[in-house]
Amino acid sequence: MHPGHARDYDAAMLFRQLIDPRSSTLTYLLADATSRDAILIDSVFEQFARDAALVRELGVTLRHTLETHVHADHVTAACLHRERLGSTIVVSALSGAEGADRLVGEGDVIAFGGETLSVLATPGHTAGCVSYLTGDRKAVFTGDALMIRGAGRADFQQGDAHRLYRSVHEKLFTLNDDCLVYPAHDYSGRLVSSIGEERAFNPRLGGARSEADFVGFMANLALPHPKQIDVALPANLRCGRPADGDAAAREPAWAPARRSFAGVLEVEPEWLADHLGEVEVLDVREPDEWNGELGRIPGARHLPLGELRARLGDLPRERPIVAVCRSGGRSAEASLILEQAGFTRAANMNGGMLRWHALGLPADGPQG
Ligand SMILES: N[C@@H](CCC(=O)N[C@@H](CS)C(=O)NCC(=O)O)C(=O)O
Ligand SMILES: [Fe+2]
Repeated sequence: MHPGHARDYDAAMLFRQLIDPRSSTLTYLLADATSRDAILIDSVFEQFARDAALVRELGVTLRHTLETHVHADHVTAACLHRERLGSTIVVSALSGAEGADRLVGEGDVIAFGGETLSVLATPGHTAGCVSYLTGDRKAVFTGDALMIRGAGRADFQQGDAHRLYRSVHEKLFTLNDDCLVYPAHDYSGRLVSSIGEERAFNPRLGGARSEADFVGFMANLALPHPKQIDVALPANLRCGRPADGDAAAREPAWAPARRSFAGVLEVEPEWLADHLGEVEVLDVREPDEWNGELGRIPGARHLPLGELRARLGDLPRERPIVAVCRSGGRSAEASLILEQAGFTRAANMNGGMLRWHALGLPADGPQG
């Protein structure tokens, strides 16, 4: 068993922990490995494409997005996931957020396939904070109530250090010692803890800390307000519904392209075949392949990957560029190089010439 993964031992649950580096937010994808029903806890707007790609590539169906609370430091992607993937939005009834599909509170159970999470009300960081406990009670997603060797601040959003102390001591610290703790943030690179560890070593809430000790500690934190609070709070009170378009999620206007979990913008060969007149096809294979048995896409320009960086100036800026190679790997790299060089309309053709032929699309050269 991998120590960081609660349920790998029985392979019943798929589990992925994801990080948004800008806000230090930890997002969790959980799925029933048999039915492939999935949920996402505390998604981040800017990471929508990443997480949607992971859902697609793992072949799971996103049923619900869950929030542990109305976040002050990043905007949720809940609304985008609902729009694009058909998931329902689950938030705490006490969160004050509007537009959710399901409002939950203490004792409610959220099912996905044969797996469940139960809701623990853990207010204090905000009045509506909840934690989610797995059905086997081996992992708990604590949001910003209990953090690793820390605790959520209590100085805004109806924060109340007294309530937070009681939430942690009466709800979370009564779970089993070996129950894993997965928070919504960590600012020091820590990813997982356990109830036993936090009970022993949490400097704010563990050991012999009393409620008065905790309240005194929290009153003197003097943290600056989160950088994104003015944007995040109003947006999260709408479950992340974008006020003005959804740049992070929108497909580029020039093609039905989508970004893979690896970060590569991709178009399908069928689309390319229908739009050859509108885009520059850039074949990045070696000369012997360009002249070889797979042939080439009609009208393609040849520029081997190894020469691409030096010859970016030869490429047109007024047309979108779609990179192509044998199987789609080198051309993925080429499309990333183009994007980094400021080509705003550059993508990879998924599957390369191998897929082009498998689909029976027309090629010039020996095969043509
Ligand atoms: N510097 C961070 C502030 C982070 C922050 O305030 N985080 C909240 C969670 S929303 C917290 O409770 N932090 C507790 C702590 O950092 O000890 C930012 O700009 O986003
Ligand atoms: Fe928070």
